[in-house]
Amino acid sequence: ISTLPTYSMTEVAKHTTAEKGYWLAYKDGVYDITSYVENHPGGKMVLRSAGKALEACWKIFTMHDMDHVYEILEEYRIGNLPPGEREVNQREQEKITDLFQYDPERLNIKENFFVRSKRPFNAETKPSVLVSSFITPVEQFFVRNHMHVPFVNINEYKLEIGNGKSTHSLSFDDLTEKYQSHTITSTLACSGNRRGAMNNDEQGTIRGAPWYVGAIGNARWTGVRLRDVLQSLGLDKEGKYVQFYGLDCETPKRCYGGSIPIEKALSDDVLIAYEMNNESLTRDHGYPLRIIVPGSIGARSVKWVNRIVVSDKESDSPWQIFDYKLLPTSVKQPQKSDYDAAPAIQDLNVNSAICYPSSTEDGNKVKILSVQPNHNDIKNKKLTIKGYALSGGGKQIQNVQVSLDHGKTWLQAELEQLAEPHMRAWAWTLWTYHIPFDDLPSKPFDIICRATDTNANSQPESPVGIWNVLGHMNNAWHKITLQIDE
Ligand code: MTE
Ligand code: MO
Repeated sequence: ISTLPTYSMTEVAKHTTAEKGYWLAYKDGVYDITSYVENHPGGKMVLRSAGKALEACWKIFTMHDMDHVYEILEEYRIGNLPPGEREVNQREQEKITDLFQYDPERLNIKENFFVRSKRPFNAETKPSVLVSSFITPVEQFFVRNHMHVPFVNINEYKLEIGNGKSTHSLSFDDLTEKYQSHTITSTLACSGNRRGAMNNDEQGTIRGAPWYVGAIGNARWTGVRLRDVLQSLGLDKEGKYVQFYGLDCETPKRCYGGSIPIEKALSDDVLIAYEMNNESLTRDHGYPLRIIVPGSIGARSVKWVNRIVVSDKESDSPWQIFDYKLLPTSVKQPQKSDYDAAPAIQDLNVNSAICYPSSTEDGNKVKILSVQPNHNDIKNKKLTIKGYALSGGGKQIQNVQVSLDHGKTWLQAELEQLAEPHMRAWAWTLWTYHIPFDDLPSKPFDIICRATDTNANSQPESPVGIWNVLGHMNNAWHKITLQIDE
């Protein structure tokens, strides 16, 4: 290493193209990753940090989802950074950490959430909290942030809407006063929900937060229809996609973003929302404006939205072209995948989970759950089981069934659901099943649930067959193992 040449960050910064090669720095090393990127189509992911120090790419740094990059990096070392510049990169990293100091204060975290990461803040709702109300209260609603929470001065805030040629700029008041308000009840679910159950020794470790069943919530969203705004600006007759960008940015040019097909964007219920459960959006949930794409994965419901673009192309943000894709089961290393071959995930799939009884500990780690029946259950001689179910693209849940014998026989649960128009069922279904005490084995036993939607889509038995390295869309039968305490 000591015989390698020394390159400054200025030199590294010049290498960001195929012709000049792709360089990056990390700690005291300089790396030329050009041949790596050429040989691994999916390796384009690391191009996010070309010309820069990895320390300065804080999404990469804070999420540690690039561990594999550090491992292989040494093979591509071409030089060393001069001592002074290592410290600059170190300080850059500290600056990044500083950005999080403006995150909002968060109350009752321990009571309501399992926290998966603090910076950026990622927390899922505890299962028993989830099924305690049909509408999830804001302070109990899961939070999934990729970066810091941007600080918005509402007087300076502008929403830019355009098609690449011309751009319109709307203030918060323009938007809320000029357009009719519209309210929907919609579940918001992360495509990584239930990812934790996909981890297994044989198939490999999944990238991303190991969510149990709580990266989901159901709320009333009020805003204006995206369609109304696009129509009024004459932007509804062109383009194939509508792209959204937020105020949370990795670098000034790379902000969180995503896109949806134009047909979806012009449909009845896609919102530019300003209220959640009849109150202004909180900072964690996208103040002052966020997109709500009901029926689609949470990733497309862009928070802190300040730019909307009608285009012939999908958003080129990494969250559209890499992260939220369903890679084939054969792909074990995300950087070796052909991302162009996989479409960006849009609609959610049919899913359900048992949320009560549940542990106050991380469900991924609970092997056997000991429960004592509550007063009501003792009186009725029945054990109450509760959970949620939902489908994607507006499809309604038709039934939820429970099995106590590993799927041989199934029992119908009672459903609590809204009467929603055909193909506009955006809210989840809560369900309840009462197991007579006489049917309860004394030894630990399994309870399984499974939902079916009105298109006859149902859930697969095991996560093994749908394993994917990024851990999206796990909708395998949900199982808990119970032990009744006498
Ligand atoms: N929008 C921005 N600007 N930044 C983000 O990190 N996360 C997305 C989406 N919108 C995200 C975003 C993801 S992956 C999900 S699941 C939802 O927001 C979570 O919304 P919530 O935090 O309000 O529950
Ligand atoms: Mo998500």
